[in-house]
Amino acid sequence: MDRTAQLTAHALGSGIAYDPTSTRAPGPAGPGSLHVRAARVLAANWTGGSTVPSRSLYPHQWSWDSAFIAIGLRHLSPLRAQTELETLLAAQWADGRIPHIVFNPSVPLDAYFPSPDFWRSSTAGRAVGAPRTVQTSGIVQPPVHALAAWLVHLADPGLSRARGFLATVHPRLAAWHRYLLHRRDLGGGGLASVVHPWEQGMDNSPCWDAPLARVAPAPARSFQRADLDHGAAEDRPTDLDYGRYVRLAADYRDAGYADRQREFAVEDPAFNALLIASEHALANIAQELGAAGTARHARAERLTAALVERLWDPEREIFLCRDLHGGPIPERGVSGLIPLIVPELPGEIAAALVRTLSGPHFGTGTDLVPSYDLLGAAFDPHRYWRGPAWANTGWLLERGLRLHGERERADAVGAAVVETADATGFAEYADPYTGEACGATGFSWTAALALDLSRRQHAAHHGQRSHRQLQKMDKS
Ligand code: 9WN
Repeated sequence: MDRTAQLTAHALGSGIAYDPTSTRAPGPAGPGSLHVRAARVLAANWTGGSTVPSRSLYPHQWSWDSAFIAIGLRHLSPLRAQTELETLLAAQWADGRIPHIVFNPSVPLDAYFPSPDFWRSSTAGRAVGAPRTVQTSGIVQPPVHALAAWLVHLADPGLSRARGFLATVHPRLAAWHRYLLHRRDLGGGGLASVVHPWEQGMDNSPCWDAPLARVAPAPARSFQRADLDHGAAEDRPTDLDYGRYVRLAADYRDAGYADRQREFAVEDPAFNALLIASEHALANIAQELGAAGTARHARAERLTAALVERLWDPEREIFLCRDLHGGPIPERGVSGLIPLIVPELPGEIAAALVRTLSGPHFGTGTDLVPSYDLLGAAFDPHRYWRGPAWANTGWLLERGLRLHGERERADAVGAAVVETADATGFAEYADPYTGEACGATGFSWTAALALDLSRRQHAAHHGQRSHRQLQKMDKS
């Protein structure tokens, strides 16, 4: 860790945000900097072993949030970043699934819905190996974890080796990928399926409207939403959406969380692109531990071929979701651009994605990337995943653009994430045209990923590391 990171790591524990005695010009951790503000959010949301996405709206540990949070936290405290992932992985089920929520038993049941008494993981999930002592949900979220573990390791390899971090997480990450590749290949074409919109993480994306329309909603009186106590109703999913989320989750639970054909089963491009990126990361982790990574790289290449074959739409120049009961879903969601993070993506497909990103469906003129087609009938600039820009998708696109040699575009997308995050108090999401804050503020992954992007921008501009070195560090 460099001096800046040490100071801020110290600040995380002590409440001191920067070193007032320093004679250095204010760097990324100088007084009043984004670095310090982001560190404060992450310190406030830290619970001792992990970080809540938001103190008010999401008071437990979420799976893909923790992966994104660890990627930012590595600049402040590599130890906390490692702990974040270890805590999540400690709640893994014996069948390999990493649950999308790990519940904090000291938080009251009515603080978040659906609560542990809805999921009943330790009883309903017993046959498929849910843990007995910790309460979790029974569904999953996108597999960002191996990628996060590798980036966390690279931030402080000495600490990582001393603690045996990779040796601890590797078998768990390998079991997680096995679960997705074997139990979740419901379409039989080599890709993992999601069985609930919450699993893909973009809960009310218009991409789910058609497959969800078949689902009979649970009656409104049978559950009590908690999210509307903290968020504006017009920025959140509707009651009808929630009725269907509840129905799908309850049916899965009542089937003992067993994976077989389900009413809602979709192959999603972002979920599978993250699996591919994480397969490559897992290969790197295996190599670092002295094992061969070749088979995993080869598997990632086979997955890439399946992704292109099953989900690429050459006319629309975007990846589509595939409804296992209805075929390709003709909606343009940001998920269809995320495969830019896949290293072996054919060059002509990467070029087409860059065109789509800049064209009328996603080009806002602000460099904020909307979560859904600007020209789509369902576009809404404030409603959650139906239009607003999110920091995690911006971070992934920045990485994908850089990977495919689009450095200027990557810089612009990254800068828009950082500026919007800082200007909105690290809002959960933002209007993609105006940057206006939506949802919760003090949102952990917005702080963590803005911090990661700004650290890398700062390092590149101040010559601490050349662009080439940074690229190498994060690509490897
Ligand atoms: C349901 C925690 C999570 C994110 C998701 C986001 C939102 C939950 C909710 O919050 O989903 O999992 O209650 O709306 O859509 O991506 O992981 O931040």
